[in-house]
Amino acid sequence: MGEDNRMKDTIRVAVTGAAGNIGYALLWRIASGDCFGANQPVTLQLLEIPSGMQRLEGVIMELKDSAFPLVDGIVGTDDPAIAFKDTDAIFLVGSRPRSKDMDRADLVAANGPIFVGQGQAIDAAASPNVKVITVGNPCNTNALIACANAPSIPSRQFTAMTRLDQNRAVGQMAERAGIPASKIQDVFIWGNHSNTMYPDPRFATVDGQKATDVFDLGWLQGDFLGTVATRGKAIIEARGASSAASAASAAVDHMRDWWQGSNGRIVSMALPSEGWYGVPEGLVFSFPCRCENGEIEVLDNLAVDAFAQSKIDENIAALMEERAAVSELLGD
Ligand code: NAX
Repeated sequence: MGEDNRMKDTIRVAVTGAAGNIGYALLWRIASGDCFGANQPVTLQLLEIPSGMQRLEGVIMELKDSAFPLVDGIVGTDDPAIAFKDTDAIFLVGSRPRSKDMDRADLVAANGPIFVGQGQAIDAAASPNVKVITVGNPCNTNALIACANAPSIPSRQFTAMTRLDQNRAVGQMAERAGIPASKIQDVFIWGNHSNTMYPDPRFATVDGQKATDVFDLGWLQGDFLGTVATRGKAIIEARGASSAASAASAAVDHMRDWWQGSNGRIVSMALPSEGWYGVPEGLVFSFPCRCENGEIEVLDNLAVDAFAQSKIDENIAALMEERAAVSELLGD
């Protein structure tokens, strides 16, 4: 038997908000091996708030009833110190959803403190090599807060999810061209997971052709951009509930590529800026990335045209504003 087929040592994977909608789709994908590989056993460490613990018990019962061969153990808890203990990968999904009367500033204020406590618990309990993806909104700024409160963990290990936006962009291009999503490559997202983000088509290919040759600029900078940026709202209107299965799928794509490599493809990941493209240091910003050997490489030398620059600037301004609103949670 080749080395690739041998079972690896079990890893510990934490999911917060595990009894929520995204959790319900995400846990089954992790447990089946879609994220960490078919020969990678996992112990699932699931965090909820006390009022979610009964629902979490039900979710754990169903996970047990699914009898996944790769699941070595399941822990359900409302204590972050237990949930994050020795974890190799963490999905920060749990947070307070936005209610009708809340604007983005209210959402930032309501959720920020959660990520102070979770950052501190990660710092104290997780493996020093832990890979963290933040899904709970506002995910860029929540990742920033968690990172700032986990000083012993290198900041590159804290990311936020813009892969759903990338996948939405792929879906729109595939539909417009009338080809499968698998034939669209290298479209990626700049900035914030909010309606300011920019799906950049300039390096994308559509069945091997340049996307900018296949689609007209009016569509790329108009309906395409607008549809991707407001897709979350459209899903809520159509489904009566926010994106859950697609969000879980994107979280799996993000972590899988980070863990197993992106095979040379460009993928979108938001991570603390090291000054790339003039983005102020520390802002958690989505960049074009490649992943190899468990590391994220930011592609820091792509050409930026005037339109892309204006979008990057718009996202910097939005994220600076979010950062200013939570400055007292960043410990500086
Ligand atoms: P749900 O409200 O269904 O589930 C959230 C769960 O988190 C609940 O069970 C709740 O009890 C739990 N929770 C709340 N505070 C917690 C804490 N401090 N510790 C642990 N658990 C906690 O929301 P769901 O639809 O699952 O969405 C989860 C988050 O993902 C939301 O913030 C949502 O806005 C965000 N999203 C992010 C997306 C992205 O692309 N980055 C897209 C999808 C989604 O909108």
